Amino acid sequence: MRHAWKGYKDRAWGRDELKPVSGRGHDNWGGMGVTLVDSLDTLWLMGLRQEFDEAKKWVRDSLRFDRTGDVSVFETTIRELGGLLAAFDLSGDKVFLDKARDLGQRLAHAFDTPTGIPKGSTSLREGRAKDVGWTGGNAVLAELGSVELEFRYLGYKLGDASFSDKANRVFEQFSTMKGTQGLFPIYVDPRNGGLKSRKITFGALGDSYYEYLLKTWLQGGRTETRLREMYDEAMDGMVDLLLQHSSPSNLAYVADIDGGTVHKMDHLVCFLGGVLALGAKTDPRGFDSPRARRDLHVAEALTHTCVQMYLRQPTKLAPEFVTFRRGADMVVAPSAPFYILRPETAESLFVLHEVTKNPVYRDWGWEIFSAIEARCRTAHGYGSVPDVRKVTKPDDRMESFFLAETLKYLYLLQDPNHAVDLETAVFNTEAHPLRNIGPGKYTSSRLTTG
Ligand code: DMJ
Repeated sequence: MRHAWKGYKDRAWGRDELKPVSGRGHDNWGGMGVTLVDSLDTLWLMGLRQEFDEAKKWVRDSLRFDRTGDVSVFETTIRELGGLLAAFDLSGDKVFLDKARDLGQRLAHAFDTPTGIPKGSTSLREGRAKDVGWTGGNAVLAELGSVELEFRYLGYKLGDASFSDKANRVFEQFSTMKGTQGLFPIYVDPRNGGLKSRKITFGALGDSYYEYLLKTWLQGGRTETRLREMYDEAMDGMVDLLLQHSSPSNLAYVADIDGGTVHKMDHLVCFLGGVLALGAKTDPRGFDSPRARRDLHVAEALTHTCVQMYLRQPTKLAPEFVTFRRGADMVVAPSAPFYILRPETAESLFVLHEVTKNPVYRDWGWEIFSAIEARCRTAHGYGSVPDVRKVTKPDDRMESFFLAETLKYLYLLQDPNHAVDLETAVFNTEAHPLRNIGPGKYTSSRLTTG
């Protein structure tokens, strides 16, 4: 973290990202200091207070949203809004909440659709929401379903239910819609809630919808029982329809459905081990119930597969996705052999270690950390690796989630005295911890039954 942060500070201060090979900054997220804001709570949790204070000064004096044009509502919410809110939650400094209010107000227009399902893009400068061209104007499941934690927390902390009401409407809408055993396709029409694709996945474009069902329930003090039901129904559906085992190694993996079963698994799916473990630990039927035991078992098996995605490669780094064929489990696809510093396996290792205390998760985390150190380190930071099947020089890209998530989870995994308690806080999908808000006027009465 010190190395990546030094490169960012020296070469790209206040820019969205650092280019870790050439040592230049670039504003590929509209110019909001995304890496800086995404890193705040990592700095705090690692005890790097001087660095945190320097970053806070930049937020106070230089962070503005009135010059930024079109942005992704989802990416801006999970990285920027989530980063500001977690920095506020940990430090208590109101400067972060004030900035979060400004950003939240600019993003909130996206929710003004007939169903309350947010549009994908909005102009922060003008506060005008837009359809996204590449989705044909449809909302993306993972995007519409991964803004609730942030907007509910914001409403709660500001005492302004207009934010939390918008967030609650999304899952209220979904609670009335009919999916396939709790699973939904990746595209939904925000005008009428119509399902617009056949593809069901826990990977790209689907993933964090399922994560937020569980975590929104936890955030609200476990009273919105409908959310927990929707989550449990989806996990049953996943086990019934998507869970597979490879040959010859009998590795558990979660396939996609797109007409038929597609035997591939994105690295993105590797978040699911952590979510299943968290769901098992908090299961209203008890941690010892058959359902919780099943989910913990699947969590462990899936995370073992995700670790194999790393350990079986010559670089010990995982590709973007693997395919499975009978007799040849886990094949790196020629179209996506790259590792872009993604966090999902580290995330699941952290949660599984919290839940089980099994030291193997720390050992695996250390192996992944060591591979990143060996293969991704550059003069100014850490770069993506173009092909995990061979040892090459890293590319000139360092996504902000490397500092926000990958390094944070790998660090917390090894830190016996860390300050985040999964009983009292949830991590948003960009690894920003937010303390739970409990039941009240910022949660949904329509999702609270009994
Ligand atoms: C992050 O922005 C988040 O974890 C998101 O949920 C998925 N994609 C990246 C990390 O891979």
